[in-house]
Amino acid sequence: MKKAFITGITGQDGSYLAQFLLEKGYNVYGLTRRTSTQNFERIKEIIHHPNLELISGDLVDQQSITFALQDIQPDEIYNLAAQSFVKASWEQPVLTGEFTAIGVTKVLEAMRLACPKAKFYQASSSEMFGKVREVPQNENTPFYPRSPYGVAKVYGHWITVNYRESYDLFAVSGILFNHESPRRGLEFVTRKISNTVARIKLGKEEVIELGNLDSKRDWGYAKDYVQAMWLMLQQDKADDYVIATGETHSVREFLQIACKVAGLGDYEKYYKHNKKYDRPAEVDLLIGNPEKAKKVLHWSPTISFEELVTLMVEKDLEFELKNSN
Ligand code: NAP
Ligand code: G4F
Repeated sequence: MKKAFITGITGQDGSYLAQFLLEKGYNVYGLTRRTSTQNFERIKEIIHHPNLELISGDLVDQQSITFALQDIQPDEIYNLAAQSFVKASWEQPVLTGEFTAIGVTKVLEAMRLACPKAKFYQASSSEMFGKVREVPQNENTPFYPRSPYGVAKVYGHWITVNYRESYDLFAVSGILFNHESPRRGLEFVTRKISNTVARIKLGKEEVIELGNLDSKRDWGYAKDYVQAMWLMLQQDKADDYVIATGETHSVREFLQIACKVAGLGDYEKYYKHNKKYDRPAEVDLLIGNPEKAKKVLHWSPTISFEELVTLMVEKDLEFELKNSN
């Protein structure tokens, strides 16, 4: 049985990846940090799986990661943990650097010492392209990050490449464009829209307050994207890949479709601009070119943008109906 170690297992991607690997017959070990109230909501369906073990640790605590890897001796390591909310990275730039940048080196150092034959996946981001130098963006597009988060991810990307080249480790960087799901955190714009629109439909809210509606993102489905992570580690050669749909849509379009799906009609009746959601520096346009992943990994997205919005709104309508207060 193969063994996989996942940092960030309680997050959107970590929870889907753990499920995916358990279904493939892996033994899965998930790093979780100590919190005063448990946050296992996203892994509640798999928490009692006999092949899942949770390990206590934190990206800022080198020893917790090194000891975990010494004990487990995993075949595959997926480093998904990060301070992943772009807006918060201006409010907590130092913490973002510690978790999202230096945290990567800590996991790589632990692997180098404890299990150098393992395969390593780093969760890199299209935020690294920021003020884009090229449209669409591919593996060779130069980076121009626009937030402390984006800067930290550029560090994480290059330290992964550096460890691959310096120590001959199997270390890959997946440059993933935005990917969403009903498990997305409520602070990200897609889930904020799907959830608030559902609440408006059920009479729990009257308006939706948002920032910039004109930025454009290449939005895919998280379940498809965790499969791409796994595929990258099944190759003979470590390499970096862009994972994207190749389509871009504005936040406004997401809102328009979400209102239509919920049967609310014109979004302008509910939308209010609130400048507190605007960013000091914006990423205006992201659109990825996934040709390399399609050719080498035989990966492609399975659902369209409209299907993604529909799936998220319908799930939030169900969720808000169940939690009727
Ligand atoms: P997420 O839902 O925010 O999950 C982040 C995970 O990291 C959570 O499990 C969190 O634990 C954990 N974590 C944060 N700080 C930690 C620390 N100091 N020590 C240990 N664990 C820590 O993020 P996601 O959407 O699943 O994204 C997964 C990864 O992909 C992230 O690195 C993100 O930056 C990157 N990424 C995401 C996207 C996207 O569109 N989703 C695109 C490109 C790249 P708690 O539950 O305890 O907070
Ligand atoms: O949903 P967002 O917060 O995602 P963002 O900044 O694109 O980052 C996400 O994708 C990255 C990949 O490119 C990941 F690396 C990162 O971890 C994260 O998962 O914002 C999307 C857009 C932005 O342009 C933002 O200004 O939506 C705009 N927006 C408008 N109103 C809003 C809001 N974003 C949020 N979160 N909340 C709003 O009220």
